[in-house]
Amino acid sequence: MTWHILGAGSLGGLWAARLARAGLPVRLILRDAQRLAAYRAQGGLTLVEDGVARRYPIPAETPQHPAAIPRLLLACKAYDAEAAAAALAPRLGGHSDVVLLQNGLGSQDAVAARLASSRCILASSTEGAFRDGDFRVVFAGAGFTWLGDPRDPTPPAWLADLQAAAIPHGWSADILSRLWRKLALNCAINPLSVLYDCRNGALAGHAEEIADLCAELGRLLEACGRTEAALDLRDEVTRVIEATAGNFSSMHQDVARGRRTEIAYLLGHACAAAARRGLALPRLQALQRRLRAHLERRGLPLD
Ligand code: NAD
Ligand code: KPL
Repeated sequence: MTWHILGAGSLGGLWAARLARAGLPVRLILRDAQRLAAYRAQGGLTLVEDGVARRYPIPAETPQHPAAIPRLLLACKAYDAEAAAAALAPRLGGHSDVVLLQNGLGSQDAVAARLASSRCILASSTEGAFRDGDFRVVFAGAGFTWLGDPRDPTPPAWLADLQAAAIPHGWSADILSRLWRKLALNCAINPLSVLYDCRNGALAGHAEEIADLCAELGRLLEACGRTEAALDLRDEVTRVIEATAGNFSSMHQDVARGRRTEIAYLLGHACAAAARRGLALPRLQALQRRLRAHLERRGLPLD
């Protein structure tokens, strides 16, 4: 069965190249006829691994292509996911599987509401990739992808494809807790890395501020019924800061490049969830205000 992949960006390209080289059928879905022509002119998608570039001539199409899509990997940013899914809804039949690669929370529910008859499988990935040119992806960091379906614990048979493609993955019985945990990590690290304009490692110098944020994030996770995701949060944040000391966080990279951030699906989602529960989290809310003011000064979207 063909893997349709929407979003020939960093993660979409990384998945597409590995699935294709394992001999599995893959088709990329590009934004429009202009992007399709640009892609065809390049002769395919290039993946750079360990400094070695290799081009994969993966077939591509636009969202308007008439063929049905039985399996879709949605690999766009969280803020593009709902509109992208809505555009493909007519092509997704009653038994389609849709894998959602978006970071944070909020976009998954929006997509699921648009695709009521598809099975939506949520993913949480620590793999790292970036684009260094049009249709060129650099595999920057080994990681792992958890997949799961909050509505159905049965793993799909196509996980065998990921095995064949050497995509490190596992099936999680509690994918929402994993997504909440990652969201909390990202809320503790990414906004501060933007506000202090620093690599993750420099956040070790703001240990008290991070400890206070982790305490509030822990209370939020518990209030949301994600007690397991709250366990030892501060210790894990410290470990991630150490392990990624030389890196700029993804949010820092977005801001530095003048790109829209996924703030609404990270800090925004956390603050909204707290507000819905009447939970006062003053440090988290102050962090959101500071980050929004910072984005506004740079003319970047606040959502
Ligand atoms: P990206 O910006 O590199 O790629 C997204 C691609 O989707 C872009 O090429 C964009 O043009 C395309 N797109 C958007 N809307 C579209 C549409 N309607 N039709 C066709 N194409 C469309 O983003 P990314 O870094 O791959 O991130 C995707 C998601 O994965 C994000 O939520 C991100 O947080 C998450 N993530 C990324 C990484 C990483 O290392 N890049 C790691 C973990 C999680
Ligand atoms: O996920 C990350 C990100 O940058 O988005 C962390 C783990 C914080 C590493 O920078």
